[in-house]
Amino acid sequence: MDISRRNLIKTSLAASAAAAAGITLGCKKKEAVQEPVKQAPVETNKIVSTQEVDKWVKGVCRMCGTGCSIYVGVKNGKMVAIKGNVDSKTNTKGFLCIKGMNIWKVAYHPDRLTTPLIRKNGKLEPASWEEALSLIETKFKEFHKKYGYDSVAYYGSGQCTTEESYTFNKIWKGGFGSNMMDGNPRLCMASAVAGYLSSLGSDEPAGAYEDIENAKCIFLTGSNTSEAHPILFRRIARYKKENPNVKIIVCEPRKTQTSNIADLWMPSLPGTDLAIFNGMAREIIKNNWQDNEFISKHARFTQGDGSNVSSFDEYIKFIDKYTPEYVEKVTGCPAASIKQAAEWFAKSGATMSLWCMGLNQRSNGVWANNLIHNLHVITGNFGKPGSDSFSLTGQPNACGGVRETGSLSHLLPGCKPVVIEPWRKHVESYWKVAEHSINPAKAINPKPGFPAVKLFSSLGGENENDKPVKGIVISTTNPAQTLPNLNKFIPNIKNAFTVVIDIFPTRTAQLASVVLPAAFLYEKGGVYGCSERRSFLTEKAVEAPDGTKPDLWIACQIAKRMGLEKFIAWSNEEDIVKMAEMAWNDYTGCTANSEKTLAGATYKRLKESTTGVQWPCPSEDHPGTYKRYVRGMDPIFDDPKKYGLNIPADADMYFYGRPDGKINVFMRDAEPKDSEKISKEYPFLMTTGRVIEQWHTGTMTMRIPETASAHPNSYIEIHVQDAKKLGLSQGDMVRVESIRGMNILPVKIVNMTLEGVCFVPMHDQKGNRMVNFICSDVVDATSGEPDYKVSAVKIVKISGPEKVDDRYVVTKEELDNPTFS
Ligand SMILES: Nc1nc2c(c(=O)[nH]1)N[C@H]1C(S)=C(S)[C@@H](COP(=O)(O)OP(=O)(O)OC[C@H]3O[C@@H](n4cnc5c(=O)[nH]c(N)nc54)[C@H](O)[C@@H]3O)O[C@H]1N2
Ligand SMILES: Nc1nc2c(c(=O)[nH]1)N[C@H]1C(S)=C(S)[C@@H](COP(=O)(O)OP(=O)(O)OC[C@H]3O[C@@H](n4cnc5c(=O)[nH]c(N)nc54)[C@H](O)[C@@H]3O)O[C@H]1N2
Ligand code: SF4
Ligand SMILES: [Mo]
Repeated sequence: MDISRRNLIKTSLAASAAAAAGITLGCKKKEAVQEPVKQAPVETNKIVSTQEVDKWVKGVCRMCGTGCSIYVGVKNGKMVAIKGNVDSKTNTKGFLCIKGMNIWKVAYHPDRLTTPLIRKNGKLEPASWEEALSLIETKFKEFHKKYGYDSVAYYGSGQCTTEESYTFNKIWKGGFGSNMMDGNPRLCMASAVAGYLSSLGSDEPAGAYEDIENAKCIFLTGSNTSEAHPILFRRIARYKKENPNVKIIVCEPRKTQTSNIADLWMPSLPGTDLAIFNGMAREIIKNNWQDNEFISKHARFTQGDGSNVSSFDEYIKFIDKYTPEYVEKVTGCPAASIKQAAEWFAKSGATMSLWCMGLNQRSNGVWANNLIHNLHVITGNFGKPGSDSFSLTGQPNACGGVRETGSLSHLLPGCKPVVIEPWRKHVESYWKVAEHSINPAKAINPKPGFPAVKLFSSLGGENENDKPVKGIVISTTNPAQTLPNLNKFIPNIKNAFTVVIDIFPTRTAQLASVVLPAAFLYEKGGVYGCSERRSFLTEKAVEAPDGTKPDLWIACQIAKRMGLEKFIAWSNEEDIVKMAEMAWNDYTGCTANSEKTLAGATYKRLKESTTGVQWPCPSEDHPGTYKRYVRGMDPIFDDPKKYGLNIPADADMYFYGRPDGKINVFMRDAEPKDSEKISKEYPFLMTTGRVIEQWHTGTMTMRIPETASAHPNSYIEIHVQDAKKLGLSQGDMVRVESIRGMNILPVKIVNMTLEGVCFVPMHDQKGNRMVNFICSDVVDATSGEPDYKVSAVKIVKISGPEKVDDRYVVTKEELDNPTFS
């Protein structure tokens, strides 16, 4: 498995060049490019596509948060290829990875859902759209009347378009007056959002990918970039190859493909790396490598919720216990590595940190984010080219669609918390709803709605005595496979009136009361905003299959039936592209006076653009912003009053997210208090995550031959010494078990992790290989994000050769009979 996977990673990187040329590997045909986009820069024509198409339609990759821009090749009204956009500022040179190249194929898979289904007497029966929507209307009206508006929830996704997320958000918060809506970014980006909000006062990075090519040191932590953001990794690897003096540090428990390009790999036991970050800060200050000028101008030392003011001296005292030796003891990272990393980080002249789920999915995920921001403040690594504290987003539209539109239970458009009164009033007035309509007093919950894990804990049956949330719409996400500790949540999803909108049969659809068949991204179009604040319009390339409908259309039908026809003005529009444009205009109008302004990113401009637009972008003639918080680069400085901000006239750099314009440097303990600890019975720390070929629950990538065959089933990676102790050989079958649940998995022995640490990927749909039965459902107390990276397990060899069933996906026939074994 090991060897074939490595080859595949190599092949997929090689294939990315082919993708840039629009070549479908193994099927070379000769044809010239036909560009639909006006003003296509000359370079585009250098790459001649070998794919015969009628037209190439501009868009963005459906998969990861890198945000690669693409063209979809269409012939006879069908997609036939995807090629990279060589003008892209993101996937420079038009490279794509194996998922991006092949994703169009899912649209034609025979498992596509093409008719609504309604559960009758325990069976999901085909129904008309009218029947399905009427049932939803009846149930929702009944619940609203009987149990209040918070009894009906929405659970969305960082894979919905911005127009879809904004529309559902407006329906729920403005139309129903309920904040009972959340989404899968809660499982993903919530700690990063809370980290940016508490440290800088404004969500999302100050810089952009452009910083990579300006950095002298790149600190990658809790990010397996090579597999989870492969084309961005390619960019980093190419830069490193051309500039060998640039230092790359990888800090995480496993020595992944990402660490292959690193000068230094800093291992740590899952959950412990906050000690490393405090230790690096201590080492920096002990050696006097800090940037005193930056600190005196821009740092505010604090603790707890940030209301107390402390001093630099108190901070120094606080981190004093994190000596390299102490840190080595608690993390497993050699003391010498901590000293080396501190030196490179502080002295490089331009350091960029990039992190992802290894930091966010933790019981102390927000604090981990705070500590990375700390390192950037004390070394002055903000605001300069190549310097930034940059959280990588996982999903293609978690930033644009969910963070920026505020489609989580505690946020409003502009990513500002619902509890912030002036902004809530602004949104109420923009939406033309009465004051206090958002979060009315009749709500059964406190001001914000419930974050995902609490939401799914609160889902119940339809009668009075059951849990308070009775009905839910789930769009573009598969929580019955991706929530932690699944045994706890599966019955709740089943008991509630659950509406699932998906393109395929899934683990969640198996539990649904109503299933609605969705159109795929390239069959509807819409805006995605990637990790670097860049919004990009995907144009509708082909018609959706008969029977399927875009999520936006479904949202509008629900709005209409719930009496919100006027409130969601685009619900009366017939054409999906016009509908999306109206939703976009409404959204960008709502946030035009915030620092996230995309007022200049009109649909017309987005249609013409081959590079997308980075906010803040206040007007159509503004180029978009590479670097925030810097005068001359960030347009907020030109007219701060417009955004309700005060920026001193003489400030060249000002962190306006916070009222004093400074960044909080937090004193944070490193101990992961709430995380599960190993014990005699459960002696291994299990962490979970991704592999390059698969996407989350495998609904799509397990249906693409190229990606499915590369990674047909899950496994457990364990350290060679641990394998020896357990008497395990490569490929042996084991039972992996926590106090919550278990899996039966083949063993993959590696020498690339700390002893006592094991890793299981999250993509397998087979019941006894779904790792989320095992995962801990402890959450970060501030962000509500689950601790997917830390669970205590035991590993037991199973006697006898047990064959691993090959690739498994839920079929249409199995929609009525979920088997989880
Ligand atoms: N191929 C592929 N790409 C994807 C996705 C996918 O499903 N497949 N999903 C996308 C999404 S939504 C996301 S959020 C991103 C996730 O992207 P990543 O976060 O890069 O991916 P993961 O594999 O979840 O986790 C990254 C690493 O965190 C490490 N880690 C575990 N515990 C700790 C710890 O305590 N500290 C540190 N420092 N590191 C730790 C793990 O060993 C793992 O290698 O990927 C995106 N890209
Ligand atoms: N153990 C473990 N669990 C994790 C994580 C982890 O690292 N470890 N990571 C967490 C993270 S970061 C994330 S982001 C989540 C992701 O978890 P999910 O979002 O639950 O997983 P996906 O497989 O991406 O689900 C997307 C669904 O949308 C469907 N779909 C595709 N296109 C469309 C469309 O246009 N419309 C509609 N309606 N549906 C569509 C797909 O078929 C699929 O079923 O998982 C979380 N769970
Ligand atoms: S790196 Fe991400 S965005 Fe780019 S092609 Fe691959 S999956 Fe798509
Ligand atoms: Mo994610």
